[in-house]
Amino acid sequence: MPRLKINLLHEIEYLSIYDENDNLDEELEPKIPKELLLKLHRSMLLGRLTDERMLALQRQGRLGTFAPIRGQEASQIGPTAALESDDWMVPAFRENAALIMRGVPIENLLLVYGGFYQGNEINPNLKTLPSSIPVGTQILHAAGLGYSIKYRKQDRVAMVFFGEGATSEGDFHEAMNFAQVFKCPTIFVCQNNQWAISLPRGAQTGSETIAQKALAYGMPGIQVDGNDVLATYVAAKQAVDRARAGEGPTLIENVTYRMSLHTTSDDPKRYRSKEEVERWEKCDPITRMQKYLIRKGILAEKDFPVMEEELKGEIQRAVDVYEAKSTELGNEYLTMFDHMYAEMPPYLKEQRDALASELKE
Ligand SMILES: Cc1ncc(C[n+]2csc(CCOP(=O)(O)OP(=O)(O)O)c2C)c(N)n1
Repeated sequence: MPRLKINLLHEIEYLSIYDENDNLDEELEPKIPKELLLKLHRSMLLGRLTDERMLALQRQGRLGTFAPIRGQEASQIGPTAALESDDWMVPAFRENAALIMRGVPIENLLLVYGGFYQGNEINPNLKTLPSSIPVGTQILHAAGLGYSIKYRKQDRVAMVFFGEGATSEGDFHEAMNFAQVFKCPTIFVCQNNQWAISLPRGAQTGSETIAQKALAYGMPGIQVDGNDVLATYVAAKQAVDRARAGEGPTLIENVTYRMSLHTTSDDPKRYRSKEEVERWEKCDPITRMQKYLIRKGILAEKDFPVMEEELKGEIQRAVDVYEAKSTELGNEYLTMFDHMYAEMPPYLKEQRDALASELKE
């Protein structure tokens, strides 16, 4: 009896359309309308500028810990643009640009990272879940949302974001298995940004790609140049169309790089080289998109500073709302003591009183 080769249902492709050296694959180039190209660019830029402002606020003590997105704009904006407003979007904790694109007000994000739960009260019409700080739990929520969409025969999909580190959690595997077995309209988007805090991608898994993990569950998987917004949009649109047509889930691996800190409490210089960061800076997704827009004659170099100023104005308005609201909600910090015990133990009462008098000052 000879040893036989098992033919798997799917193969893993890698998709890149427009690279960092201005090479455009014209056969693969999608026909994206000008308005959408401008929206993709604007959303990436707004995400980047919000990130920069948040980092400055955090360093000034005006915001708490948060996870910067710098470098991952294309990896999250392309997929988000492939969703309709009625679809579900399920973020991890590094999707601020995508949340803004979904319509979550910037001041909401500031409130969340300023320590106010009110920021997570997202308008239900936005069909967007709040950020998930526990790594990977949101992947199960998205599988469940996909199941409910199918059960209710709705014309919707659910898209979930997570990092490559989250693929080492059981939650990822359970969600993938469940979604494929029940053919849920769920799109799994892994933002492989090369690092899970200080753990490099190579030490995270024995698999050559994250995308190939899809094969074990019998679902299609694709690896995408995550800093090429044309490619991240095209791959996600295909997966969304498949899911909407009742063909089930897809796993997308967007290969990108976390150019900034893991969170504001991290110092990446302690575990990765300057050369590595510089190499990835040459692949900046926003620079790339701007080159594409110039090449297409849609925008000119002189337009970008004007846009930046306009977006910074938008961010400033959100910062003003946040600062007014956080002053108004100031004493709400005390609610963190409220729901743990029926009768507050003396040591907690002491801490509560200390915080109350600090807030008063
Ligand atoms: C269940 C759980 N375990 C551990 C942590 C601590 N933690 C926060 S982020 C992180 C790494 C996540 O890496 P990855 O999934 O690749 O996402 P990235 O931070 O790179 O976006 C860890 C271990 C957590 N928040 N939740």
